[in-house]
Amino acid sequence: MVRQGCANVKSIIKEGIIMKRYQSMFKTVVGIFLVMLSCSSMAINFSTSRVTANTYSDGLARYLPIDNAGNTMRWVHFNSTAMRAVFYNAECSVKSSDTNTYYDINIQIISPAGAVSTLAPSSSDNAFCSGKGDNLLRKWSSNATNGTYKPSVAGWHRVRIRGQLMGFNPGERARIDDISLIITD
Ligand SMILES: [Ca+2]
Ligand SMILES: [Ca+2]
Repeated sequence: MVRQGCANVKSIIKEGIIMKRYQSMFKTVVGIFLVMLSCSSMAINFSTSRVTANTYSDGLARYLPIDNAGNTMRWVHFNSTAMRAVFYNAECSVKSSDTNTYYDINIQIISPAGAVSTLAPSSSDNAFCSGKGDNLLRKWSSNATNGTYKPSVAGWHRVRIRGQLMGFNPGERARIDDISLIITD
């Protein structure tokens, strides 16, 4: 009985030590995270949004409206050549008669000299959203594609979003709505 009691005490002490170690580790990790957050202090340079839907019924590449006024390109000023993060989000749906039709998005930044950069991974044939082959323009979802851009010079740049319905067949559609585009400083 006494031995069992001692064993229990030892077990409790051991568990207590382990718990303290975990608590200590947890506090350390949280501390590091908070320091990282305070050091990073991400500032927003540019943001825009649009809450009006557009439906596309062809396979043409086009520049998408990125604000409620319908502008397809906006100016953004970079006051240094630091790396920027670019976030594009939109609600998307594709109506398709097959299962290999998708909407492709390219995020593009144009330098003051006119050089066009398409940010990876949007520079690939990324499927922003895909049709289900049921010929319905439903099943909306809010999706995102993001990238980074390092300006070669400071100054006024332009940003735009190019979209294209890939694998298009007559009668297929894509619908883009509720977008946001954000660029860090
Ligand atoms: Ca793309
Ligand atoms: Ca198709």
